[in-house]
Amino acid sequence: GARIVTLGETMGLLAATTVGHLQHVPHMALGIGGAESNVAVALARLGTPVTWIGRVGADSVGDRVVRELTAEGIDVRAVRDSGAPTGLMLKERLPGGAVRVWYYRAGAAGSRLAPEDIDARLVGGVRLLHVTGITPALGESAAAAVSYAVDVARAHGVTVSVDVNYRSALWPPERAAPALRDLVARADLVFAGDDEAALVTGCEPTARTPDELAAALTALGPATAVIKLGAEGALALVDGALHHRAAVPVRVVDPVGAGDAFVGAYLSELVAGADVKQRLDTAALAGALLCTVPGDWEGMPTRAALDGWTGVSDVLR
Ligand code: KDG
Repeated sequence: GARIVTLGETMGLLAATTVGHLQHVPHMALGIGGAESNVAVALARLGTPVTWIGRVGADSVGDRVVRELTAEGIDVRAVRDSGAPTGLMLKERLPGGAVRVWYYRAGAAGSRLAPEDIDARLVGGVRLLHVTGITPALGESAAAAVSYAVDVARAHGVTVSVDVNYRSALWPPERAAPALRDLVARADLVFAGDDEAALVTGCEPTARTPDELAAALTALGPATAVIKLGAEGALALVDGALHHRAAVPVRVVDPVGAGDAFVGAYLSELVAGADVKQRLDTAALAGALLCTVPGDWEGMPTRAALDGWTGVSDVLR
């Protein structure tokens, strides 16, 4: 069928409810976040069947993760690990509008994801596997789980999608670059920011245009490279043909998760058989709308919201 499977770490997310440095902020709101489950939310809201595989602690935050993702209509395959807590992430809203993130996830349950947690029959039977460059950064076990899932997918002719998602707080560029390059080389479809594409292909970020970076990514193996440029839009290089797409201008409240909304919407259209223009149109709109709501995934649009979008609304800048 058209099912997509993804895997990764989802954490408890404590977000400051007011602007200011955390040394002064009195209240934090509890939610959840994780790049791959954010993508899963986007897929589920757009009507694409999706399974998320991950590990959480045998704790209340783990219960929260399972409950939220299940409530979104995602098929949740969560291993409950009594040997480690669910990871946490704090979100600080700096004066001036920037968002800063602090991780409390080293050694957490998500990093203990292992190859034996991956149901090979499930992964081998779906339309597409989506993974990100965050999971291999979490530790040897999580890296092995990603690698195993990719091997199973490839052996069964399942499309492999990779979002580079370089997180500098998790590993330095000299360790990340070769690992991410190996992962990209085994993908059919790769998503990256321009800085991430430069990291993976080993060139100076300013040395190449986004078009050239996309070509350099496909030279590593994938037939498709999609470069996400935030407010500058996006481009896709698909089987040698370039497609550009402008961003949808919105009033940005919280940009964290926009890339995941973009990826989820692109993949939803891909497995539905839409052409590249339609994939990019839906992805750009989903990414923009995500930014208009606080939270990493709460603002993901439903199919009905996209269909009802007129381009004229209070979320326009
Ligand atoms: O893309 C957004 C994610 O980065 C966020 O939800 C949390 O998975 C996360 C991470 O590792 O930063």
